[in-house]
Amino acid sequence: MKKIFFMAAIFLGISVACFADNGTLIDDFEVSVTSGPEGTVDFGAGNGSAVTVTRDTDIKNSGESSLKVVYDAVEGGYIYVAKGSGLDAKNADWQVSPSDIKWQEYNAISFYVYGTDSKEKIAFDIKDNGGEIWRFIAQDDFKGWKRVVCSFDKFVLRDDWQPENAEQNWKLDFPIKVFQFEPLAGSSGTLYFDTVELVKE
Ligand SMILES: [Ca+2]
Ligand SMILES: [Ca+2]
Repeated sequence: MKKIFFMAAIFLGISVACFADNGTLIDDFEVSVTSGPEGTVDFGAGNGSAVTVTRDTDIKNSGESSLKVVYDAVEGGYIYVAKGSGLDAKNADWQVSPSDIKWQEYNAISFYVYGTDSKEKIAFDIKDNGGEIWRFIAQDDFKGWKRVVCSFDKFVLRDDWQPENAEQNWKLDFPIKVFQFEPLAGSSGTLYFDTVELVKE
């Protein structure tokens, strides 16, 4: 009996250690994608750019599916594919509430992207607690899945646009509420995203 208890304790210890090492999964893109006010993803495009967003079950990194983004980003246009709280799409929340996360335990947000080595640039934005938008630039310079780690201190305040109602204090305020993918102008193609986590690197 003692031996069983001992083994169980070791197993639990290993499980807790693994969980801590793996960080917190905040979105795995496991639900069907719908748009509009009741949408599960907040997405759209304008000024000549176009985007289609769906759930894909063939190409995925974790769970049963990923987020498939087919896009045409033109000069002067814009695209946004966002998830989080307080968005126009009411059901786009992460699987963990931002207020329940112990933010001080993490120093980066990571995601997986399935690239095609197009050399195109992808912006990964986060919206902070005051509504300011911060940007990290990734590049599609690989084929297949790649983990992109965005250290909080590597995000740069967007200088081309900020929401009118943002509290502009040039400081990354926690909790972060939203993350957003935006393929940058002058590119078109298909990208898949999966496994968005908060991590300590
Ligand atoms: Ca997934
Ligand atoms: Ca701020």
